[in-house]
Amino acid sequence: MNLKEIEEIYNLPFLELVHKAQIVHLENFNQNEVQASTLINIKSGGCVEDCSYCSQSVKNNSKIKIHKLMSTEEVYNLAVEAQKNGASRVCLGAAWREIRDNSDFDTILDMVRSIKSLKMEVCSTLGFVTEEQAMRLSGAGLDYYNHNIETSKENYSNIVTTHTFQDRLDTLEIARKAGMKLCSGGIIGMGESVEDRLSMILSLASMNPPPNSIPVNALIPMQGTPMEEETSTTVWDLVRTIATMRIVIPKSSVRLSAGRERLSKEGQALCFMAGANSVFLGEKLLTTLNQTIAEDKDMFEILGLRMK
Ligand code: SAM
Ligand code: DTB
Ligand code: SF4
Repeated sequence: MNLKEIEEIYNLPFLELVHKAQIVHLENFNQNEVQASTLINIKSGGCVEDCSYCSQSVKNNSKIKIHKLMSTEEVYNLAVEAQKNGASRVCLGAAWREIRDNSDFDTILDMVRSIKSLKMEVCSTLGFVTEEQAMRLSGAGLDYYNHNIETSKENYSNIVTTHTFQDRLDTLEIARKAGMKLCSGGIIGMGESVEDRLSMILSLASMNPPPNSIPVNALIPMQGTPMEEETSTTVWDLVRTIATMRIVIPKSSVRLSAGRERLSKEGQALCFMAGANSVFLGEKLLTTLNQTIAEDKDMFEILGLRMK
């Protein structure tokens, strides 16, 4: 697959694109099933990186609740609650540049083991990892490592200057080698061009194999960040991006991630028709609100969607 071919898919007439994506979706998945993960921001704010979309960077002036690492007990209780609501996976997020070998890391290994005891899957997104740290996470039972490529390699330095696109790819390879499944995707609506979106899709599709799980985040313009006034994305861009991913990367889960709370049920239904088959479930993402569980239950019932 090359950029030109992906471009032709992305630019198909809208209904034809969604139809093609649906055919591919049906060949690979049950269209009535969605997988639900719950997010827990186990360590909030104070990150030294300068990602310009992120409310948790010290370089930005977002008014968010900052807290140190939660306890295993708090995380376990949240996981139990999420399981009751239908989540099959817990994703632990920490606003860190990288993992350090200290007692916090030991606590995280504990959290992973305690969530595994509930027979749930566990994912974590903790920044950069060394090979040894990745082996320890994998050994504790961590199923997925999330590390998004965010945008195209060409656009990356416009969004983040404190690390590179290649750093992200290297971390993903470390996680893969340690035996974890990869979760990696990006954000749309940061002012990127369509070419940037296509290039990001090509980078994901070119990984060998592509990530098992691909989150598509619609930018939430956070107060206090350089992107607070960015409103360039529309539901149409989101659906086109999802449908193109579904066609180009047929076997991966595509997660309709951040930005869902601003979409109508009709908008979300279009995303599911285009091949999205996973969501974050729960009132909160990391520092922002998500759809409520009541709204989600209502939507799943309307659409006849079952949680896996
Ligand atoms: N520090 C780790 C890292 O950067 O990999 C993990 C935490 S980071 C907050 C997790 C992901 O959330 C980012 O990779 C990004 O894709 C997404 N994200 C953060 N802020 C966002 C925003 N304002 N809108 C949409 N997605 C966002
Ligand atoms: C991902 O791709 N999106 C999630 C998860 N992986 C960690 C995070 C979304 C964060 C949205 C902004 C916030 O709540 O701060
Ligand atoms: Fe936010 Fe992660 Fe970037 Fe830190 S590394 S500023 S937590 S996106």
